[in-house]
Amino acid sequence: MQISRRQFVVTSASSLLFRGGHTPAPQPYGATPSKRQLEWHELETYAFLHFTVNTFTDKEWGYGDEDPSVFNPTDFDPDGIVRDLKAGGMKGVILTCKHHDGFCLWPTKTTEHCIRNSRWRDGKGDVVRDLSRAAQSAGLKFGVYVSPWDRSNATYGTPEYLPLYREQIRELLTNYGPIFEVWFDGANGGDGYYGGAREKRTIGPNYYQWDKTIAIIRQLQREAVIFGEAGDIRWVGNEGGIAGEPCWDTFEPSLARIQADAHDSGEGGMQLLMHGVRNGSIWKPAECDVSIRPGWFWHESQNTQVKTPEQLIDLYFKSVGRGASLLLNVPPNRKGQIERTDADSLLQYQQRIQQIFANNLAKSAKLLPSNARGGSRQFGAHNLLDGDRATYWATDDSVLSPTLIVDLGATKQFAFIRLREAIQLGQRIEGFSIDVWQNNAWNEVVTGTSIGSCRLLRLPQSVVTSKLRLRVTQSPVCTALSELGLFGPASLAI
Ligand code: FUL
Ligand code: CA
Repeated sequence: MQISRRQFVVTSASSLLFRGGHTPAPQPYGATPSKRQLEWHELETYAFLHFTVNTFTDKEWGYGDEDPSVFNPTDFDPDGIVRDLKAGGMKGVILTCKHHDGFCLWPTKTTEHCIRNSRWRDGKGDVVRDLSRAAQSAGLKFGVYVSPWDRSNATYGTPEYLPLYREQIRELLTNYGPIFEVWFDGANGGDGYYGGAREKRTIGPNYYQWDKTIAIIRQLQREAVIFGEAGDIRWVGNEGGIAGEPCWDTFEPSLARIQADAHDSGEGGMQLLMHGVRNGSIWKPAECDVSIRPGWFWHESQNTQVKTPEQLIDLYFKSVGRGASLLLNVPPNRKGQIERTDADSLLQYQQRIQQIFANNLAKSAKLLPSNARGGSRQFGAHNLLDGDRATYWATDDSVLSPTLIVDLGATKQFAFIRLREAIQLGQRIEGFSIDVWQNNAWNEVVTGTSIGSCRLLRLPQSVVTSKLRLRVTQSPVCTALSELGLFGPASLAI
């Protein structure tokens, strides 16, 4: 049979692709993220809104005996709040629907300690409804903080409380659209009002029977990640917004209690949460919660202590830049709005972040890897520059320490490097170095450990070079890196 030249070209081109398609992908290494965790990793920064009776009583922890009528924002502006958060780069917002005082920001059927008995809108308002709608129409995800510790409820500490608590969660997960995260804080038990008993109540380690609550969440909001001792993501072990170096995404379920008891389990517990457990049996990445102010709730006295854009940039590099997420608290004031100082700082921080990452200086670089898996285009180094986290450069199984030369074609000046691993295949790399070509030699400028979904390196000063080299120095398995970025001079962050 004769084949035309055209047919020949088509056949040979597709057989090349075919060959690529037949190179098997690397085997996943260790624990890997679930679909909901993979989506969560892409958010990177989202906001906390601490807002409740405490905003009006000037407290951090309400006792549970406050008169519900005190909750009365004078000019609540959910769209304005969401606009400020969005301008600050936040991809979602988690509201304290119920804090430890037990006051519910929605008209729950489970307790009278709720918004129905406030002066605000004659008791007809619903903060959860208004904020969830505002978030949704601005394209932000919405999440709920529902404190298990309830200092107002008479039944707290007894088995009777649990169905009531689960009913609160059920209401929140049923009536307010899609929920991306459910947040359970670890502060538990102690003194409180407890329906008038005014006493101290302690609870045992298995009091909450989290498995039952989690089953309800999975049934009602399959996509939601759960923050908490038995959840999908872990506390980073400090409230300063700082992940460890390294920060592994993996953890051990047997250590889950540390999350609830971290303050008691001392430095060792905090370190475990900050660093994670290399080769741990579950994927449980870290979330860094921190407030833009000293307290979690708005206090007029703290209006002069708002974190600066520089401080926020630093936190971004120490959280998102180490593969964790940044959950930044920006508490509404008594008007029911973000304070201007906070909104301005957030906006300036985000403008700088945008400037830093606007232009990937490597985007038209020539990439020369020491190895590409099966010689296949499917796993070629060009996958590092396509902006797609799903596609990646991989090496043959036997190549554990590859190098990649990035030839920029001309001299460029940069101070920031971004790397992403193909985490759908687990967290693989344990050590890497970056060299730059200067004075006819490779000079090492930075080394790192874990990479994960995002690793940002901030060089102490800008380097000027036309060529750099990435070396994977330590890995139990072959490399699978999905993205590489090089960004602008150090002055962009100042
Ligand atoms: C802690 C709480 O005790 C604080 O008030 C705050 O809500 C923080 C984010 O979580 O567990
Ligand atoms: Ca890619």
